[in-house]
This record gives sequence, structure tokens and C-alpha cells, in this order.
Amino acid sequence: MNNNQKLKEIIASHEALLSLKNEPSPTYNGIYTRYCNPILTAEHIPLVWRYDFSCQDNPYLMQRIMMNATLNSGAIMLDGKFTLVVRVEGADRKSFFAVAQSDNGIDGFRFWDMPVVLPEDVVPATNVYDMRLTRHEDGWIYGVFCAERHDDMHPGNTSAATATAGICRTKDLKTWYRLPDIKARCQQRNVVLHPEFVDGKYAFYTRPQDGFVDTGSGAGIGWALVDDILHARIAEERIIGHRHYHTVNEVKNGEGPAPIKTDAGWLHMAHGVRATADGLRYVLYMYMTALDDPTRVTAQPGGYFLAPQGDEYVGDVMNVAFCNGWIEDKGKVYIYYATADTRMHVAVSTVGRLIDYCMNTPEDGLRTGLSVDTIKALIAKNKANGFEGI
Ligand code: M1P
Repeated sequence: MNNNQKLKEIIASHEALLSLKNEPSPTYNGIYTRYCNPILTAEHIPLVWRYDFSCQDNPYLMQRIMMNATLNSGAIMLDGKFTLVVRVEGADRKSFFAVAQSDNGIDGFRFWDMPVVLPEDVVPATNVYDMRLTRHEDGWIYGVFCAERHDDMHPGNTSAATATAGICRTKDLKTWYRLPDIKARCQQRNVVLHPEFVDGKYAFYTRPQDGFVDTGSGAGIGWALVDDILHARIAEERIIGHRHYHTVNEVKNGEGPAPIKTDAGWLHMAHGVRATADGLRYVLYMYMTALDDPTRVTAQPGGYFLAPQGDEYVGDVMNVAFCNGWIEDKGKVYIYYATADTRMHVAVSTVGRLIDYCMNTPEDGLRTGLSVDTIKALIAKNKANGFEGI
């Protein structure tokens, strides 16, 4: 086959992938609807980012720049389009951000022509990833992300790294203004800006950690107020999302996207991490906080909200579900989650269902006996209502 023919095939199969309709998955839990196809994979990335289409310079029609994954994406409604700021990871392991949009939020996502051009901090980061987008009441759209650098305190260790919260802002996702990285007493990842001022200050969900991977003994989801967004410093931090032994967040947790404001309180999505014989398991869980005090937890459903399923388990980092973007639109909630650090999916729910889920899912009693008591109570209730043996 000559290159012209191959080129036609590559373009046609790329277009077919981009045009693929997504169907609801038949699995049912009443809480959300999963969709059959991932919404974005490395194969969705524009061909002109990967191939050199000059016959002279690329006679073998090779991919000159290979791409590895599309994962942990921030999300926002922009000009009526469901918009993701996707973490794209190249074959060289460097992540960068790229905007992809869809008209309906469940399929048809297409990348803009160019990746995001993000200005550097004074000390350039080796890697940037996992942007949380916040449309703040000050009028800006903020992106808070992890900026990773080698830890030069350990010159002989090529894996030693530091995690810092980087921050930028934009009005249109096209022109990005980088603000100085957020200063803190320790490393930080999974930092998220709350959409409203609290006591006249900017408020951040934080995730203090002793090392690059280990959060240490005290960490959890923290809360910090910041006076000056242009020189943000996390001074005092209070843990509002604690970890517990033998739960889904025993090892680590972290705030997901910026919370959604509802009449019943703030809806939060987070990830929890536990250890298994096969490594770490990342799942999503939810909680709610009070409207007048986003630090006061008002509902804490036990267990996970969403865990990898079927093919979702398989990828670069097995057994990982991660969410840092969701969009509320006319009462529907589009939850954008990545699996196995490899590709992006969507699950759709409603504000009403998510509130119901948070308020009426039993809390984790933290021991087996209480879990069984909860199941027994439900069985008894169903029996009283004439449902048994099914
Ligand atoms: O590999 C799973 C996730 O690990 C990290 O999350 P956390 O900081 O909570 O451990 C992040 O690197 C994230 O990007 C990744 O998906």
C-alpha cells in the first residue's frame, strides 16, 4: 500500500473515532448512567500533533510524536459547550494541557488546534497535570494544577520529586496568565479553588503531603484561606476530610473538582485510596458541606461512589478511577472521570439524584458489625413493605 492510501485510511479511521456515538451502558444503579465508550483516548488526539505529513521528510509516514494517554481533565461549560482541559501525556511521559469540546457532553469531543500554551513559573516545572477549573465569583476562570520538579535535595535519586500547586487564570481558555506557584509549608497536590469568597478571602481545598507520593500520617482534604491570589500562600490549614482505617480512603484522599452549589448544600466529589496486595486502589467518593460553611460536612455516604469496572481496570496504572472535572447543566451533572491513568469517560446524573445519594446512603459505621446491621435494617424495611426473597 502506498503512503497516499495509508494516509487516507488514517484520516478516515480518526474521523470515524471522533464521530462515534456514545450509548448509555446497560449497567444500572439509579445513581448515575455510565456510557459505553471512553470519551477521549490517546487515539483522539489530532493527527497533526503526531504525524509529519511531509512525504519528503517522513517517507515512512511514521508517528513522529507518539501520545500515551488522555486523563484527569478539568471541566467547565464555556460558550454553551462542554469543555475539558485534558491532561495529555506524551510517550515521553510529559503531561500538558489541551482543550477539547463537545456539544452534548457525552460524545463528539474534539481537541482545539493547539495544546494550551502555559507560561512557566520562575522555576520551570518538569511536569504539570490534573488541572481543576474554577469559575470564581471574581470573574476569572482559575486553573490549579500539580507542578512537579526534581527534588534537588536528593541529587543522586532520579525519582526524587516535589509536588507544588501551580495556578493560572484565563477568561477564555485561550490566553492563560500564570500566577506564582502557591507557597506552602509542605508539598501539595489535588489543590482546588472554591468558587466563592469566604470571609472575603480566596478559599482552597488542599492536600498536604510529607513526600511526593506519601501523604504522611496526618493528611486528608485540607482547607485554607488566602488573602492575595496573586501571591497565594497556604499558611494555616485545617483538615476537613479525614481518612479512616479500613475505608476507601485509608491511605490517601483528595478533593476532585470544585464543588457544585445546590439548595441543599455543596456537593463534593473526591478520590480515596486504599492499599491492596496488588498496589493502590483509587475510587471516587462523595460528601456534602453546609452552604453557609463549606468546611462543615453535612452528609458523608459510606463506601465508594464509582470504582473502575470491566475494561476500565486496565491501563497504565491499574485499579484507578480519578475525577477532577464535572459540569452541572440544567440540573444534569456530567461527571468526567479517568480510569487506569489512561483514558477519559463520562457518567451522567442529576443534582437531585446526587443529593439523594449523599443524604440517604448509609454512612460507613467503620466496622463489619455495623455494616451488617445496616443491611439487616434495609431487609426488614423491605419485608415490611412486602418485598422479600428477591
Ligand atoms: O495514579 C493515580 C493518581 O495518583 C496521584 O493522585 P494522588 O496525589 O491522590 O496520589 C496523581 O498523580 C494522579 O494524577 C493519578 O491519577
